[in-house]
Formats: sequence, C-alpha cells, structure tokens
Amino acid sequence: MHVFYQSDESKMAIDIENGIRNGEFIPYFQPIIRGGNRDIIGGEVLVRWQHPDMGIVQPDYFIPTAERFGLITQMTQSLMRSVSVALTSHRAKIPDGFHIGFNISASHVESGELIHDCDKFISETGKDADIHLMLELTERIEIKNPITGPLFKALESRGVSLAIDDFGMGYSNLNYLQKHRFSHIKIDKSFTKHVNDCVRTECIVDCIIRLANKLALSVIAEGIETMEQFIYMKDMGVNYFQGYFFGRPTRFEDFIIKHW
Ligand code: G
Ligand code: G
Ligand code: MN
Repeated sequence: MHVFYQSDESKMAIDIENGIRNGEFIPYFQPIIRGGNRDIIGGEVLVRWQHPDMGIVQPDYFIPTAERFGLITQMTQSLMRSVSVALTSHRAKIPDGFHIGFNISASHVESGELIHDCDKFISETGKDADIHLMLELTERIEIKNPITGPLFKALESRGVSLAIDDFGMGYSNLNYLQKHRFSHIKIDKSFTKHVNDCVRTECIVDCIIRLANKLALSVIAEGIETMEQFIYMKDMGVNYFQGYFFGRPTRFEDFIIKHW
C-alpha cells in the first residue's frame, strides 16, 4: 500500500490557497505620521488571516509558507483588491495625497506581474483620486532578477514610490540604493527600540539618516512606542513615523473611525 505523508507545511499551503479564494486574508492598517503636526499622511497595509477556526492569525505564521509555495503574489493581489474597495468606499473621508503602502515579496517583483497589479490598483482607486501608492521592499531578501531596473523605472513613471523596508537588518545593500531610485527608507524597529539607551545604535541611526538626506530620501522611523523615541527621531531629522505610540494595526473601518 502506498501511503502519502503530507507535510504540515504543505497542508498549510493548501489552507492558504483556499483561504485566498475565500477572501480570508484581510488588510489591517497602521498609520504613518508626519512629524511636524502629527497628521496622518498614510498607512501601511499589514495582512491578517481571518482563519475559520483560529481567528485572526499574524503574518509571521503564514507569510514564509506563502512565499515558499508560490502563493504570496496571489495573496498580495487579493489584498490590493480589498484595499482598493475599502479606499473607494470611504474616499470622502480620506485626505488627498494619502499614502498607502504594501509589503511586496521578492518573488512578486520577479514575477513580472507587479506593474500590472499597480496599474490595476491605480485605476481602481481612480487616477485622479490622489491616492499615492507605495511599495515596501524588505531589505532582508535579496532581489536578484535583472528586471528590477526597467521595472523600477516603470513604477517611477507611474508615481509609485519605493521604500526600503527594515533598513539595516538585511544585506544593507548600498548597491541597491546606488542603482535604484528608492524614495523612502524605513528604519527598522530594532534600532528605534534602542535610540535612547545605546550609543552604538544612536551612531547607526545617525548614519542612516545622514545617508538618506544626502540621497534626498525620506526617512520613516518604524516601531515608535514612546514619546522619547519620537522626539529623538524627530530631532535627528526623521520625516515620518510609525508605531504603537501613534496607532496599532487595525481593520480599515476602525482605522477610519479612530483617525477621522
Ligand atoms: O504586524 P506584523 O506582524 O504585521 O507583520 C509581520 C511581518 O509580516 C512584517 O515583516 C511584515 O512586513 C510582513 N507582512 C505583513 N503584511 C504583509 C504582506 O501583505 N505581504 C508581505 N509580503 N509581508 C507582509
Ligand atoms: O517588517 P515590516 O516593517 O513591514 O512590519 C512591521 C511590523 O512591525 C509589523 O509586524 C507591525 O505589527 C509591527 N509594529 C508596528 N509598530 C510597532 C511598534 O511600535 N512596536 C513593535 N514592537 N512592533 C511594531
Ligand atoms: Mn513594511
């Protein structure tokens, strides 16, 4: 008798695939703040799995499997669709120039579908709607494909911003910064956590901000949890802020109710 032992991970991959079809992957939003007046200028989309048995599941549990089993592009596409519906239905409440950031995996960049997905999102939310699309590419994964050059140019020509996410945690790929026109750097929360108690961290943060300024990149500090961290980063010249101090990731409806 032939017995086929299916691994736990491939079982999960099947659940993920079904979950995508059933619309179980939902967007949460976390506000991004401008330093001066503390206005909300946008939000980052953070996916959650609304699991039929387990309830709300955090992405660290399922993103690696979705990536390994080639499901992340589909998941992001379904997320982009949900976000465009949410934004369109609350358009009147959303300020002009609102930034909406998606986390994009390397395989999605390499798939060749990203530009089409962005075009779709832009046309769904309305070309004149003045909603600004931002893509966050984590620095922890290396994107090897040579298509990034033309792709990044095409994105730029559509007004899509590119941010390097988790900056300082990965390859610290300065070559990437040299070659491509990123518009934003997101300082990883592990640095933010120690800005007031570790001189070495302060030196690193100082260098990242100087580098960003010289390259005319905007800086977003992630993981701001206290007033002290906010003030420290603001005094250092950081432009934008994100973290529990300003708001945790929430459902879009709660995001709208809480902030407007
Ligand atoms: O809230 P937080 O637990 O949301 O997110 C955990 C990790 O999952 C972060 O590294 C974040 O970048 C990643 N993540 C969240 N949403 C998405 C998504 O839609 N796509 C990808 N590729 N990663 C995501
Ligand atoms: O990797 P990426 O930067 O995309 O993901 C952001 C992650 O950071 C998410 O898991 C999000 O929930 C989490 N996060 C957001 N704000 C804070 C914060 O103030 N403190 C901590 N510890 N985590 C945060
Ligand atoms: Mn991110």
